[in-house]
Amino acid sequence: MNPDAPDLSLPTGARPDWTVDQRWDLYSDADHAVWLELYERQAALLPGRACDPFLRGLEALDLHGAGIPDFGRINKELKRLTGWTVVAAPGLVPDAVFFDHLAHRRFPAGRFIRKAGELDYLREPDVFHDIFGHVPMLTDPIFADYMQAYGQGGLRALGLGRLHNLARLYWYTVEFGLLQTPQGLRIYGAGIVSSRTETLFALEAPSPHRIGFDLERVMRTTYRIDDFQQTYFVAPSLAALRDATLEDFGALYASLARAGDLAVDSLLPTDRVLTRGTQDHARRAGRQAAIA
Ligand code: HBI
Ligand code: FE
Repeated sequence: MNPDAPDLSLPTGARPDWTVDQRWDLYSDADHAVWLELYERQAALLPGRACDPFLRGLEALDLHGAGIPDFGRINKELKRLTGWTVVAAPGLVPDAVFFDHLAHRRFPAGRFIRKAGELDYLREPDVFHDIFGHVPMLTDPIFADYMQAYGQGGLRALGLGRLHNLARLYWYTVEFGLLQTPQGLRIYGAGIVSSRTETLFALEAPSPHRIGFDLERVMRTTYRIDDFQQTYFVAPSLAALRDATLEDFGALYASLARAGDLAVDSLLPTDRVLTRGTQDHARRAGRQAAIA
């Protein structure tokens, strides 16, 4: 999720690393009912649309259970599979804190859940977005490596003033990434896989561009935080994503300094275009792309 400059003061009750206790005992029946409704909706939609590593992760962690999962229960299996653990966060945490957690294979997850009346709207990551959206992919060893390498890269990027480029990489992969598979396009991005409407839009709508993943191209491309994406980047494999983080980011940053930012709906002659989108959705929405 893209924070709008989160409040940087440590919330009361949070530890210095911005973690809090999940307090699973404090969830109400209504909270658990919201989880179950969201889960049932997505679980019915995702076979044939989410990538196999995601579906395998969902099974391995048995997130269906009886409602909002207890992070302690998830962590036993997650840690055994890839060394990752989920830590409860009070909400968005400062970038440096976020990256440090990722660099140490800890995923900060919101502990609140959205209300029944706002199932399709999310102002900041709740426990469904984070646990259902992000955590199943962390059971895949290659993606688990990618997320840790991303955190390490983020800490370096902060020091070089390149955070906005790394945030775009996160946005267009971890949040809104698509994967090329022999069976066709599949979803791995948490922001898509946890959204009923965007699950269909990202794969089937003629409106968005779908472009082959390229690290520098992604880092140059702005994104919108208030509506469906106008461009989705398609990774040829999770290994290709992981290998991209092994590149020399110094040379990349030098090249980014020379090349300008790209509009959210741009197309370049060098792009591997899988879908040249009509951009009808964005035009109908009439909103200009929020630049980020
Ligand atoms: N904090 N809890 C939490 N979750 C996020 O997804 C998150 C964050 N802080 C920063 C952040 N994301 C962004 O800067 C990333 O997109 C890079
Ligand atoms: Fe997210």
